[in-house]
Amino acid sequence: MTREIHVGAAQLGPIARDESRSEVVDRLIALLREGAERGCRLVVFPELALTTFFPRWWTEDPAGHDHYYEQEMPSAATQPLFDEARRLGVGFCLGYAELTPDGHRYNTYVLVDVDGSIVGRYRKVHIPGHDEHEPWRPFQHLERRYFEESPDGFGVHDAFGGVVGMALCNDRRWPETYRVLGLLGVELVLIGYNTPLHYAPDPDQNPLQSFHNNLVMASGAYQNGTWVVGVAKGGVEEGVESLSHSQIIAPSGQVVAQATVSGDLIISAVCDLDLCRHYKDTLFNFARYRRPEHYGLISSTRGVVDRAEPR
Ligand code: CDT
Repeated sequence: MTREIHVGAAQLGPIARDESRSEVVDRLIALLREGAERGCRLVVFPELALTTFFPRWWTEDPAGHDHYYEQEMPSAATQPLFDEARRLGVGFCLGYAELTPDGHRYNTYVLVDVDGSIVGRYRKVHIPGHDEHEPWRPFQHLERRYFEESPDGFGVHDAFGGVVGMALCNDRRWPETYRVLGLLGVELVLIGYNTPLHYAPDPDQNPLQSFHNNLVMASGAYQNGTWVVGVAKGGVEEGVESLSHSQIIAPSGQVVAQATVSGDLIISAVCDLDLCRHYKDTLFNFARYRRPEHYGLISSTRGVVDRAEPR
């Protein structure tokens, strides 16, 4: 039996500040239907796919943005997406802001099976940006004010005939993300992102956003022998332009499908999960070639060590 899965990356254009959940869910359902027509079994939506990217605005009280968070999943507003997925027999992955019953705020991804049941959740590990108002910036990136770092870390799920992992936006820039998932045997990594083209701390990076986007996801795919699906919410949202260029990357590191324009659209590819073995069993045979005894620093320190300190 082949382990081929047709995956759709459902790129979104901007979501306006005053766009209602039901208007957004209608857009998601339209993309889900387009994915189903193409034969997709899994449709992947971006990070924070139900709302505008609200961390671009400061509120004195961190609870000031709570109306952008979901307190349950599915909710009355998102249930139609779950119902339509089950009717179509298409699974999906959806990014949203999560407010837990005990008051924690996370940037979350949920993976839903073809029968509408929840397979698993992932809460963003690497939270970028800042937590205080920085008026010198043309717009804020206050993820560190509005989201806590995941207490759970990375995990994989046996789903869609393979081993599926999730990550969100800034996570994709860190090799540790892919390697931890790789050590769990991941074969398909789903990554949603909102990446403003303007990076205020170092605008020299602005023209390199697309290059860096592919650089990190392609190397993560190749070095761990896994498919990677990167899905954007891009275009000009409330005056801020974000990267589109959604892409599906094979375990070879090659891009097999890529969005060439912004806006709501689906790109898709038939992903042969058995291709992962070509890399996992050869160059990146972890059990044979890795030297974890020399990698201790990776998990024992957060920043660069002081080499003058005795260790
Ligand atoms: N959403 C998200 O994580 N965006 C970051 C922006 C750069 S940090 C201000 C990213 O890594 O794409």
